Amino acid sequence: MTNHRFVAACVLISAIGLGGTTQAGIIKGRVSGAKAKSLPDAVIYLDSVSGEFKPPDKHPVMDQRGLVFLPHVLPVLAGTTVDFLNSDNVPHNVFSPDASADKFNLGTWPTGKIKSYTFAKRCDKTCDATLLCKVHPEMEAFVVIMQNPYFAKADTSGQFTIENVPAGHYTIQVWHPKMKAPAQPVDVPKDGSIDVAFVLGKK
Ligand SMILES: [Cu+2]
Repeated sequence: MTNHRFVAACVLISAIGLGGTTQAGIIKGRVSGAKAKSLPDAVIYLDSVSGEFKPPDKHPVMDQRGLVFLPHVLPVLAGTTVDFLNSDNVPHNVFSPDASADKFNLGTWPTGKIKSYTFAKRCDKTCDATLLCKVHPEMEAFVVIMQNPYFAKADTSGQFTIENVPAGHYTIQVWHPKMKAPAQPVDVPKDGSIDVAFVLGKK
């Protein structure tokens, strides 16, 4: 091997080495201040992360079962296609009155059928689309469209985990249909985890 070929090979190997290093941390925490039933409606997310993010190949499902949308809140990365399923014995309809979802109306369809919609709108940070059913005016759900894939929903005890976050300084926020909490700065370590707590209050 000539000398400069050897140098080129070394540069290549070290570049691969660096790329393979995990420089990502975990954000863990807890949301409080709301009833247990309402805590899983909280979506915790990073405000803005640079990079291009590919939506998942597997479509998340928004079910209609027992005359309610399941889940009540569905966070998705911009560009994600959501499958809308009707699991009830009655026809349901899905539409959104919001510009963030191009005011789509998928029509009305019977049991067992699926219709899909792609939430293609890019929001500066995050935006939400209300889902409604023309047949049952009391039915309501929300799709929260995310700029980046670093988000999580809280569980009924308010706990959440966002994994594999590239190390760096960010602003972390919480979205909730009825409540709010101040945004916070967060420094994600290259390794290990950092804790964040949110206390929800009235909007
Ligand atoms: Cu319905």
